[in-house]
Amino acid sequence: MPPSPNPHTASPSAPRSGVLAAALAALLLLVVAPGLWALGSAGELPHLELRSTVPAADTTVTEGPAEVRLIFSEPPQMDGTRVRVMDSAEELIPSSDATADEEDPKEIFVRFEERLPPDAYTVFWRTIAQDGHAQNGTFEFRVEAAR
Ligand SMILES: [Cu+2]
Repeated sequence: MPPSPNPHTASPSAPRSGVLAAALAALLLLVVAPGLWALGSAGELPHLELRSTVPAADTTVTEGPAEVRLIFSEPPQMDGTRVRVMDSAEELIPSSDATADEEDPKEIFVRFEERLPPDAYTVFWRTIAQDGHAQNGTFEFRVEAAR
């Protein structure tokens, strides 16, 4: 198999000498490697992210949900986790405290006293990741009467 071209070292003026090429490659590695290390460690320690929600953000559902569920990339610290749901008149919808799903602590939910009637809703959430970083966000969904 012919050696595949290396985009870092291949150039019209690349030296023929194997020793020089190796020295250049080593030099390039020294320059590039710290950057790769930084990328690698950032990839290993991602911040907590909101992956998805139920109902999904910016969707319309025809059956009013009895709960809102947030699925994070890691289990949040529940004592720092709050979820509030408001209707289009900015009235707070009574709900349970944010609770972690027993089967998957990455999922948290709040339950309503009754299914949400047709309206537009905004969900406000804030939480604290295992690494201590506070995070928050909002999303919206709509409930429409089935036709
Ligand atoms: Cu973090």
